[in-house]
Amino acid sequence: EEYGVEKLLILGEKEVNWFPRHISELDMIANRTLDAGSDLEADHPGFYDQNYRKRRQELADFALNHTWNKPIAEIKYTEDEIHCWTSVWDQMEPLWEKFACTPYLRSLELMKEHCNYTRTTIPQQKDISIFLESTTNFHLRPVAGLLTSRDFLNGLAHRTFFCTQYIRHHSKPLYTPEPDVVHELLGHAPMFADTDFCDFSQEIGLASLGASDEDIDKLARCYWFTVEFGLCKEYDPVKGKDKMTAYGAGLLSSFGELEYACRENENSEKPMIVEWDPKRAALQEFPITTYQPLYFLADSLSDAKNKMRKYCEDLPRPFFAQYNYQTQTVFIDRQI
Ligand code: HBI
Ligand code: FE
Repeated sequence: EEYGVEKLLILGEKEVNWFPRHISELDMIANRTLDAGSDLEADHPGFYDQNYRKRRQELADFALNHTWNKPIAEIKYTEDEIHCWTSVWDQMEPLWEKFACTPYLRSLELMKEHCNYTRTTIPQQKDISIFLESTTNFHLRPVAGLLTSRDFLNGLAHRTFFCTQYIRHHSKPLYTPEPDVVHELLGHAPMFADTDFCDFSQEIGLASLGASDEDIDKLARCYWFTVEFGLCKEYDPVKGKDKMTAYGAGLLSSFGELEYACRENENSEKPMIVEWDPKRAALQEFPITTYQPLYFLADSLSDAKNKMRKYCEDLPRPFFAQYNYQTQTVFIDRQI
């Protein structure tokens, strides 16, 4: 069956692209990965490693067998995999203290306490999702690989983040060409313990439901410049002035780029930094294989959320989607 090509009738009248209305309907999009499992690109660091490929297929199968009301499978990570996790953790830890935003640092402490975050254990997605559900009503859900922007963003409408469980190849611990458990759990997961950040993410998700392809591209760019590469102003009491901190997962899980984006050294090569503006971000192209030449800086996470909400309200849409938390269902609030 093909979902996503069909249309949905809104209030029996207008046709829009299909979208998941209940959290259970994420089962219909979760397995539509663009590529997954053992079929790696030729330039992937694990391309010639048959053991790595076998492992990737095994973890992909766990994700493909997941459904919305099943407990998330626990993964028994190997020594090699844990070693890879530890080397990234040890490189990143001093940088988080310097450049991560306060909500991230606070959450990381909570996750050390409640989700088994340590330098020598890869935490279980199941434990983190249960913790987030009780903290911000946010969910993690296993996925075998990359989804289309539409499918991925539709998950956020249901306060659900599609989250991989495999780890990058051990030959290059500081590099991954795709999301992996290090990026998801050290970059994204702690931010989902912050209510403003969850609301921000869900705002993009709700706007993506039934959206035109053009608007999906705009929302995906907004996602990129915030959830992946967002910077946030914070008052630094030691220096007595504002400093730049990172809340984007692409920065928080990247050894080189976190410092590159946040450092203040006048002598070093510097990226361009502009005020967070979803209208501008929505049209901004970006590279995916190099450091970003441009970052957006928000006044606060709630400022990021408010500007995003305003932007989404102004998108030309045939309806407004709202979320009912009791029934975990999207409902149509207003038809235009
Ligand atoms: N799929 N599984 C997965 N993980 C992501 O982080 C992801 C994705 N698809 C698209 C995407 N990210 C973004 O680049 C935006 O297009 C939303
Ligand atoms: Fe990411």
